[in-house]
Amino acid sequence: NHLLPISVGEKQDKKAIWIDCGIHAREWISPAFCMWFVQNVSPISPEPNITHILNHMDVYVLPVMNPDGYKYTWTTNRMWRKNRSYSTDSSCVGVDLNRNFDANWCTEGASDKPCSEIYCGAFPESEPESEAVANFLRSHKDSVQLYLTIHSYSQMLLFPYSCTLDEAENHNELVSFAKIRRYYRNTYKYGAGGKTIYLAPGGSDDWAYNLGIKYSFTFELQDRGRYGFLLPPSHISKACNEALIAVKTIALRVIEKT
Ligand code: 0X9
Ligand code: ZN
Repeated sequence: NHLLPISVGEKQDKKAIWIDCGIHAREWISPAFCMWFVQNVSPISPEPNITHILNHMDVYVLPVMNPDGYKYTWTTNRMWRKNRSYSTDSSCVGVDLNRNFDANWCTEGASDKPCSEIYCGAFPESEPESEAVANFLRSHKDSVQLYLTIHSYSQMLLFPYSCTLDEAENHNELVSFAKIRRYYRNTYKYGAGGKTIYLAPGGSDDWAYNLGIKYSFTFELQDRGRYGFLLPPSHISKACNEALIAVKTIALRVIEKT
């Protein structure tokens, strides 16, 4: 059980925010962000915005969705991306968990080859990590209103769809939520994933969106490529703070709407 719930009060039928970090092993700023988040978004925070958010929403934080891969980047290969599951018909290890969800699974933008960095797995939710997240969200889909998943790098805020070039039904609203660049000095790009970066089916954001979580965002944190995945520790606080401001702003907007 690796999930941290943040909750205040006894209000029934509270809405909720889900946030996961560390889907991809080498994106170290992502688990760091989840730790930054729980330190700041806490019931004892003096900040009125945070009190407001926690009075209206519970928060479920998964600090590392891919713990085996994350560990492997500390011990063996800093640039590992996938999880560490063994396949029966190949000596290559690992499935890309962000290609393993059931959203146009394994179509263009994913690979069915176990040696690929974007291997989609044997079938949707074949991996315990993605299955566990999908099961949790399925059983909490009536309360979870905002799905957030944290990656790096490239400084972008992406939303559905990435598994097709079609526009999401509330595309314009998602654009308006993502258009908060002034909070972080105009350095984040934003847009639908498929058109902004590339087609990439089987992602958790698209899957959560299709489940009915109409506010679903992927953050790609710092930087823009100078250090890439090897973001120096001195950049952690800036990278996390600017993203935290964005997350708080989006959460407040979701509360307004719902
Ligand atoms: O390709 C990905 O999974 C993400 N980029 S990363 O460099 N962190 O690997 C982008 C995910 C966007 N959303 C979906 N593809 N569903
Ligand atoms: Zn990633």
